[in-house]
Amino acid sequence: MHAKQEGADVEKVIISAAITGGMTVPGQSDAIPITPDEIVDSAVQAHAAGATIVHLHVREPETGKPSSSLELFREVVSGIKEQCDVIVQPTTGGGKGMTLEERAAVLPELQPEMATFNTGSFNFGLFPIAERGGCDRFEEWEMEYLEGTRDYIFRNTFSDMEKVCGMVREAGTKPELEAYDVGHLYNIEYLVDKGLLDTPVHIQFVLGVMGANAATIEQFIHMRRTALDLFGEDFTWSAAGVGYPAEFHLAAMCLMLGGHVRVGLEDNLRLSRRERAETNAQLVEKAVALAAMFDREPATPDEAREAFGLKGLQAVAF
Ligand code: KMH
Ligand code: ZN
Repeated sequence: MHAKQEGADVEKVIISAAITGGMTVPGQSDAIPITPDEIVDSAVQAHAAGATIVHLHVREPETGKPSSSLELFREVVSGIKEQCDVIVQPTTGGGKGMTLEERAAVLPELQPEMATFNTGSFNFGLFPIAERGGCDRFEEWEMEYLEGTRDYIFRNTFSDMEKVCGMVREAGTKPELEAYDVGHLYNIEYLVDKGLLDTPVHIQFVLGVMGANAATIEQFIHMRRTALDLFGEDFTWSAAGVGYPAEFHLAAMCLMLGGHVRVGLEDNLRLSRRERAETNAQLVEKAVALAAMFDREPATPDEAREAFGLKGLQAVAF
C-alpha cells in the first residue's frame, strides 16, 4: 500500500470512525454510544463496516457526560481488542473542563498504537446547539455544558504540546495531529523543526468547529495546500468535516485527492439530509460506498499499520 498521497494512484483508504466524542452531549441524539459496552459494540460494528481506525472517547455510563476515567478507557480498548484487530485511537482532547494531565493520561496507561494530538488552542463553541432545537432532549447538565462553551478555550499551548510530544514518544504512540485551523499547521512545523515530532507526520484536518476554520471546500484546499508547502510529500493526511453535509463533502474531497477519511457520530449525526444516523456503522458504510466511486477500497488495520509505521497490537499496554 502506498503512503504517497498526491494523485489518483492511492488505492486504499484508511477510514477512521469517531465513535462517540467528548464535545457532544447525549441529548443531541439517542444514537450516541454511552456505556463501555455500547462503545465497544459500536466500534466493532464500525470496523466490520470498513473502518480501519476507531477514535475513542469515554463517557460516564450513568449520565453520558464525557469522562477521562482510565478504567473506562481500559474497559473499552480491551473489549474491542478481544473482538477484532482494529486500530484503537484514544483521544487526548477529552472534553470540556479536563486538564491536560487528565486528557493525556491514556498515553502512559494504555501505550496505544495511535492517539490524537491537538495542535493549537482555540475557542470551541457548542452553545448554538442548545439554541437550535431538533435534538432528542437535554438534561440540565447538558445545557450547562453546551452553554458553558461560550467562555471555553480548548487549551493546547506550546508548553502543553511539547509535553504531549514527549509522552507520545515515551509510549511509542503515533500521534494523529488534529489541525483545526491553518495556524495549527505552523505549530506542527515548529514541533517537527525542533525534533519533537517524528516524520512523516499524520495530519487530520478537522474543519467546522465554531471558533476555528470552516468546513468549506476552499478552506480545506487552503489547509491542504499549506501542509504540502510545509511538509512536501513527507506527511499523510485525512479530513474530518464537523456536521452534515460537511462530513461527506470533505470525505469526497479526500477520496478524490488521495487522502484518508474520518466519519462518525462524534462529528456528525446525520446520514442524509432527511435521515439521522442510527449507528456509526451506517456512516462508515456510506463512506465505503463513496470510496468505491473513486476506486478506493478500505485498508485493513494491518495495511494501515504498515503505512503509518505503527508498533503493532502486541506492543500496547492493554
Ligand atoms: N471532536 C473533535 C472536534 C480529540 O479527540 O482529541 C475534538 C476532539 C479532539 O475531541
Ligand atoms: Zn475526539
